[in-house]
Amino acid sequence: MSPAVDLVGDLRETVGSAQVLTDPDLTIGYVRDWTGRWTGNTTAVVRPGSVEEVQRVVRICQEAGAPLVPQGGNTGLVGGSIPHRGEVLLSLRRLDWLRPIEHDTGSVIAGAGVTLGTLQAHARKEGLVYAVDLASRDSATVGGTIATNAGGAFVVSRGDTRRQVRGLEVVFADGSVVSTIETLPKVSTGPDLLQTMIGSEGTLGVITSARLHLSIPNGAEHMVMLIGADTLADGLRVMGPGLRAIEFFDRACLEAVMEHRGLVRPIQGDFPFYLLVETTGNLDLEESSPAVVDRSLWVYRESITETINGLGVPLKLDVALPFDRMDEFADAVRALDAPGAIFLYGHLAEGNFHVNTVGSPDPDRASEAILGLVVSMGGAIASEHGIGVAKTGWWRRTTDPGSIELARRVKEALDPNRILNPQVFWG
Ligand code: FAD
Ligand code: S2G
Ligand code: ZN
Repeated sequence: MSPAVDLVGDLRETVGSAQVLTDPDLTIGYVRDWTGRWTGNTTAVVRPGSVEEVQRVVRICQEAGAPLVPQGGNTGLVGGSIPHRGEVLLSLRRLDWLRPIEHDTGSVIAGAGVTLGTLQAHARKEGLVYAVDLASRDSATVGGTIATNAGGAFVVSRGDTRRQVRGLEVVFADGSVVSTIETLPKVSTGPDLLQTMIGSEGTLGVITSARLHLSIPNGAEHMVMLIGADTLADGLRVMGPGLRAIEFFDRACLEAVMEHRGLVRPIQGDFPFYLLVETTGNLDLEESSPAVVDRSLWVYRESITETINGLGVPLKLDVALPFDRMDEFADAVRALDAPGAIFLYGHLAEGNFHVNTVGSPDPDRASEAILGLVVSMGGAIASEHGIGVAKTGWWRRTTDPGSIELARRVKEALDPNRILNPQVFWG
């Protein structure tokens, strides 16, 4: 970065002094990740209130050669949302405006800083549904969920974030802005290059707003059940028509959540796994299957992340396994000599495990062992949380060279000076 530039002064002039934070007591919430595993440092936290201000901030950083990290709700779990080497932290939370719902196109335009919870309430008010739901809904933002292609519990019935994006407005590293927001419901006018932003984790452009699909509820009565299961394969057999969500968690999760939340045991019996199923159809359940029906059962699944965070700083590995390897993987990961408590939970219909360990004396070694196991079983090193800084090495080792080279050429074209979130993917 060229020392001559009074970067912070220029940023203050652009967004107003109140929207530029440098005091560590004020920036700590922006530079520490949600799990507490990473604490970074920043030259300044900058909070623009409009697309024009985002463009000016990016231009100033570009001219000063000052890297920046875009941030939404800072609920990301792979270390990609915080500045690790003094980067400017560009918070998009103030871009929190929402346009009226367009019933004719079945979509809504939202600023990048709108939280998922606010967007869901906006849709619900008019009898519609925004498909993506995460337990981080009160902080996770439109921009962050697009940048990580967030999944959540309803991917099996409504798709991931990618499936909801109908248009984007993006500020690029040179300060230019491109928008596909004002589009008709169906056009075919060349490649939709802004789709590249989905899952780009702040490394290719800054998402400032999005046009998002809204679904019409299917109207049927949703039933929520908790089912005891001896294997995950048992859960796969339950999947059928009318399925809205099928989540799993193991005995360790259930015991920890009951303890943490002071909840009663929700089902008679003790099982290696529990399936939390939301469905509108009749499940293909054997008569004898131990099951209990009650909407409030979601609390047992949604409390897992906060429960584990309460036990200590967790190592979290979001991975996916082929269906026919899931039980074998669960046994193998527990057999690893990675000490510390192990918790297994996730989204069954995508083979998506969230492997969490707490108390491991060597998290990096545990991470290597677990990701090595995933790859040896034909699995994927990330399923919905992205790569961040946690998995850059594994991303390079396990992604085919052609895709890496293509990603490098796109990065070179869009961010030649590597000022956008430089630690992610390429750090
Ligand atoms: P941040 O954490 O602020 O940023 C995430 C990444 O996106 C970073 O790389 C950042 O640089 C980039 N970014 C953020 N905003 C922008 C923007 N406007 N333009 C360009 N890049 C940007 N994730 C799931 O997929 N499924 C779940 O079920 C799920 N459950 C969760 C439950 C809890 C309790 C918690 C704490 C997290 C959970 N997450 C889940 C992870 C997290 O909520 C998601 O990754 C979410 O998409 C992050 O959104 P955010 O706004 O907090 O983004
Ligand atoms: C979930 C949340 C993050 C985690 O609960 O589905 O994506 O790993 C996760 O606890
Ligand atoms: Zn998840």
